[in-house]
Amino acid sequence: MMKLYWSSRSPFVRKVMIVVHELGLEDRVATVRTLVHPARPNAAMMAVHPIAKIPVLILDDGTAVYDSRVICEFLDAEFGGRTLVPGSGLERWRVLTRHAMVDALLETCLVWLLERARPAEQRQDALIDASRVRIAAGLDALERDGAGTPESPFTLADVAAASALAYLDFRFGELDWRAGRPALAGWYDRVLSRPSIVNTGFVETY
Ligand SMILES: N[C@@H](CCC(=O)N[C@@H](CS)C(=O)NCC(=O)O)C(=O)O
Repeated sequence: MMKLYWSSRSPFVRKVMIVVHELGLEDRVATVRTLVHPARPNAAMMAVHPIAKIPVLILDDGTAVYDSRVICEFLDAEFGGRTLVPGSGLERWRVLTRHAMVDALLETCLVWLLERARPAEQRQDALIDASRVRIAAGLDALERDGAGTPESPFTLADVAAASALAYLDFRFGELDWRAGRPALAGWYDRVLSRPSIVNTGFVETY
């Protein structure tokens, strides 16, 4: 049984969980609830990932695999027959590049979240404003060329986009990301009924 250091509130972990469900690996991955915070490196996690980030996947032989992008590609290559990322060709690099952009969008969300949590007098509004601009630009790029049609295959970039949009609904409702992005909103509505999305929701309490 593989072991996944996991939290129900992490969009990076959620990508991995969506992949686990997409590939039918639920019975092969046990989740281990893990609390992390940038200001308090989790000592137990540092033993498996020096920088103490989640997710980390521990393989049956004890090998630690991270970060989320590597884990997702590992699962797809080893167990998924490369259904989520084409093994070669330009489309492979398009999928990986879009995935990287969505991850950068998520990292920007975390910058905003940390800044938002500070007392008002310490908050750097410029960072929040810049985060808002970056996230909007990332969403616009997804609106332009990221939202697949009902016929297009569900790729790893789509896994990432679904996790990110769900995360925006979870933490950044004020952004109203659907406004002015009908293609992305329509795509997300379709994706929402996938069992891999239904069964991996964010939960505030743990
Ligand atoms: N690039 C990493 C980012 C993971 C990440 O930032 N995880 C957050 C949780 S959402 C974390 O572990 N934060 C704890 C910390 O920064 O110490 C990945 O894709 O796995």
